[in-house]
Amino acid sequence: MLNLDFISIGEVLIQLNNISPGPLRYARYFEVHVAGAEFNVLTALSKLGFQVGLITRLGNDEFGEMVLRALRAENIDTTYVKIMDEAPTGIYFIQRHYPVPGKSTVFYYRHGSAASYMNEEDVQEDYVKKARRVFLTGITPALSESCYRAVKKLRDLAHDLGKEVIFDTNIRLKLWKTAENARAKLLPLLQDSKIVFTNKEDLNILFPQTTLEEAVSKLFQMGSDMVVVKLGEEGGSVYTKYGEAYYEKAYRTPIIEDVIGAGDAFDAVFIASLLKGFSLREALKLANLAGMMVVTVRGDIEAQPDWKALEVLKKFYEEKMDILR
Ligand code: KDG
Repeated sequence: MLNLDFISIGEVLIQLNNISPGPLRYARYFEVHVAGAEFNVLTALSKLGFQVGLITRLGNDEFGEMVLRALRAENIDTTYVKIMDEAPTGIYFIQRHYPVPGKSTVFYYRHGSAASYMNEEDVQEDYVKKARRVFLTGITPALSESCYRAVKKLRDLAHDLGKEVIFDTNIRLKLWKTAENARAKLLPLLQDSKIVFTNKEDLNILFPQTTLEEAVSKLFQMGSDMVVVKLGEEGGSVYTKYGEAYYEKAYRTPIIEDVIGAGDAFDAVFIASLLKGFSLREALKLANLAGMMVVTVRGDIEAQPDWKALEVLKKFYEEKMDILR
């Protein structure tokens, strides 16, 4: 019988990443990658030895075929991947280092994509029963009303079946259109998530006019045990409902190719580290290392570390030991 450590629901997209830095109006060559927040997290977890599965839909097209191959290559269960004729696989473009050096901007061409047609039918109780934990993000419920209902069903089933829900708020205002819309839809979904990953911007949207500490304690009141606040190039903080709070600063890298996807590797490595029994501080450190790795390349999954790479990195950055020599 199939047993999965994590399942998720989300859109896997074709990422067209401009090879040159600068505005896309001058782009000539794009590099093709497969990406999408939930897919990225599952891929990172798979590299760390976990069994994972994704609920999604793909178009019956060449890009759908490419995504399917990526899912198989990364050892992600495809039992609930549906191929549909009526809509295409979604794509998006990445503009790098413009207007802000070191930052990237995404441009979506995903409206009406196959994944945006997911609905409650895509979420089957038997799949949730096979999973230990459910990983959700704020992206999928923003794709369409039916996707929102699908995520809600997965969340509700997970809670009813006693499975842990881990939620990354991942608010994409380009998809939600307004902060009010994001807040109204996400707050009920977030209720009782065991771990919430978020950032300062998302907390401002979810709990306007509150301090970070107040926003975090509101998440505890909503049933969370742990809140992880990702601070990008500043690192990350973790807060627990028992009053523990730790901050770890980010690691510096001489290469920043594309920062998109770093947060997903951060989530996966943090979760995996806790499951391995590491301390909260250690989990934060390893998650920061993973995020740092991902920014060194274009593409979201290619540089995600396995345990071996994390060990090498840790030795190099913390113990100043070049073990490659
Ligand atoms: O976290 C990285 C994702 O944002 C990126 O891969 C694209 O899934 C994506 C999205 O919806 O923004």
